[in-house]
Amino acid sequence: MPVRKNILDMTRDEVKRFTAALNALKSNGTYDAFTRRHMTAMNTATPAGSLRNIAHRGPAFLPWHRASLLEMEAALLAVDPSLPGMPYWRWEREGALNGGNPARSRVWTADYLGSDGVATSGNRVLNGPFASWVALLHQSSTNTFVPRSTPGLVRALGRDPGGTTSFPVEAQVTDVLAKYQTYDASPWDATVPAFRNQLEGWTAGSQLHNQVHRWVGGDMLVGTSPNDPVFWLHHCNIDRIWWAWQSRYGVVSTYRPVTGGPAGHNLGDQMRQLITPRQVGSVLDVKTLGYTYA
Ligand code: CU1
Ligand code: CU1
Repeated sequence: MPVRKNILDMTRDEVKRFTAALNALKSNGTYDAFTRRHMTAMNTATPAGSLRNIAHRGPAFLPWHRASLLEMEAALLAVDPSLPGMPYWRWEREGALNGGNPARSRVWTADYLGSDGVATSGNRVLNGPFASWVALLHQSSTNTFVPRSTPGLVRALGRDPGGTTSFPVEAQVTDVLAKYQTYDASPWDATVPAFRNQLEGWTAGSQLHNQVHRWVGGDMLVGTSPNDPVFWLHHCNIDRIWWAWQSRYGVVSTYRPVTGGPAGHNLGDQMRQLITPRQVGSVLDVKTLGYTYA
């Protein structure tokens, strides 16, 4: 049974095997298919013409990413069954752990996920386990994916002009967990003051999930953000926070909408752009999905 640990609590050997498994999936094409499905999900508005898509800006944001994480975790464990499980990156503690500068985290070293990008090299990450990775670019005019011409992921920690210098702190996570006891509410979009939207980060305030994407910058800013493996560790932490909320307020009974919401977001709706389409209601209980958070 997968045990999802804080990456900073993993042994050096576990981290090494985790990044090696990611490299195996990158080499055989499995990894890039996850990036393509994420981008395509982002481009599948529901209903058509809406800003909401089948995986973001709506109630299925948390279930869809939980399902995608399950599939990535299964792929990693198929490569290396001795891995503990998908690690999470507890970003809300990184500021306090690093004198106010989360860019100083151990996560951003060659032994973990590689460093910040190098400004004089187009913010490409030149060290670490993914230094030779070629990111997939999405071309919207033709709706096709092409490999970027230069290898190396792109990051600009807290310094991307399209991103943000702000970074979440633990009190903001605690606050969202305590304050928002309703999972989601009509009109099921990026405006509602409910838990899903607060954690996703579309409203004023801490903007937790979105802020982390924007702070990492570079490849994490766009719909192909799974190009950077930090995506999975970030979303694993989001999933852990959702599970903490569910453990407090109700695992299955809290999900909204049961019916009457946008297609793909109701309790009984199918979620698409996964390897195996799944019902929203089938991913609510972590215990039945068979993983735990350490
Ligand atoms: Cu996403
Ligand atoms: Cu995300």
